[in-house]
Amino acid sequence: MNAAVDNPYWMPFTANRDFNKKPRIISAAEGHWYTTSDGTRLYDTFSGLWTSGLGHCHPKIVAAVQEQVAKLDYCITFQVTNDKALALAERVTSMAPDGISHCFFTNSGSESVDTALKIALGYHRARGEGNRSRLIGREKGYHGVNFGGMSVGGMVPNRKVFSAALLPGVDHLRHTLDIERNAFSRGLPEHGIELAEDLERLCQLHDGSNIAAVIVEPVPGSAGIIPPPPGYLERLREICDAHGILLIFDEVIAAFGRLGAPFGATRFGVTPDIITTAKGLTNGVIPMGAVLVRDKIFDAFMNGPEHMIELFHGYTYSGHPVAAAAGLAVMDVYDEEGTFEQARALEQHFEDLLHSFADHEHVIDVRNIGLMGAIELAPRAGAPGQRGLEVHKRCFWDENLVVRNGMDLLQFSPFLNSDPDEMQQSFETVRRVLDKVA
Ligand code: PXG
Repeated sequence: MNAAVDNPYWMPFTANRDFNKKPRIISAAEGHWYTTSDGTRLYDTFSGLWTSGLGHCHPKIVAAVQEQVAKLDYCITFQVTNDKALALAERVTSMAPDGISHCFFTNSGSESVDTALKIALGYHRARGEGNRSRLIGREKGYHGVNFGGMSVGGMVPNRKVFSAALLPGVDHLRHTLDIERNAFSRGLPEHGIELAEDLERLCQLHDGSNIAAVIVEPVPGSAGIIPPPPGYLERLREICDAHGILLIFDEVIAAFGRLGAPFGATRFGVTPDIITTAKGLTNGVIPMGAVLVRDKIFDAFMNGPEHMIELFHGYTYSGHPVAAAAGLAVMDVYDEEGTFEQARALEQHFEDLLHSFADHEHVIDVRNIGLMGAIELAPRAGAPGQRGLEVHKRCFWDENLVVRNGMDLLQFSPFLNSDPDEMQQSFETVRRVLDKVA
């Protein structure tokens, strides 16, 4: 065995050999802090992995999970369900834009996306338009790692190895990142609305009647927080309407407060036909996702003999009672603590802190909206990604701060209930580290 790889755990999206040289292991958490296996406390600037906006081990969520696991730990999910799944479906759809009153449960963002794509294809077929099979994603989109999401996604390293196995009949809109014209925008960038016309072009190329759905993140997250140009999402909506195409918002990150609103759709005032969620649905405590659909979609499936299954799709753990109990407690906390309003109130402070990096010699762009923020570093000549990784590691080891880097991009996803002073201190630390990095 390779001596550098003596850890039996093959870690996801990780440089395993580099990690094993000096493992970074967390064994506890509370509120806004992690504790490592050697007892060091670390401040978390990423809310888990965009997941834990309420902080870690929130007592109300912990209690709900403890109670549920002792009462109903699991329940068959096909042809039978449980009280918590029903209640959570009611709760989540009641927060959604008008006309969205059904949701389908999954266990992750990737499963939500593949479920949404299958629902889109099934919807058109149920209406006698089975020819609508083409799917459209966007460059730099991240829609998880399953085959559907990977195919409509636009993250090159995630697609490269699997190129021959990607779904056929998929096109991509161009991404809207334009550092040359939009660098250091605060919130929505000025330029780029014309890129929405890519969709119209694809409708002309294929004929819109062959296209089933378009999927975009309202704000691409993993690719580096790319707020949409004003009017861009509205224009996608218009083109979809003109051609009978379903619009899917992948809100795995955006939903549940990250943009200071229940959904990105709410924040931008654009209602898609399908919304995919995960992460903040349960505050990351138990894996769970939900796919919310417009009534016309659900209704289209409700035909044929009533004793027949309408959608041949589902997971053993769809609507898992413990996950659903966690989700219900999370929704209670969002309401009781006014979490989305808290997030909205923190937005300006967060924006100011991020943009204070604009003058730094290594920084080529800063982007933000809601509580999503990115500081883009210039890559070192011949060594892309190294500068960002060094910031991550120095923050972790020298400063007890968890900072997420994607190559040379520093990404920030602060807690929705952050303390403004703690937030400020975390950015002062990042600055100190960045000053030391070559
Ligand atoms: N869609 C979106 C928009 C996501 O952000 C997924 C789907 C997939 O979710 P699951 O639960 O299957 O991982 C995601 C996940 C990052 C990062 O560094 C973001 C995600 C995952 C890993 C890293 O920003 N988001």
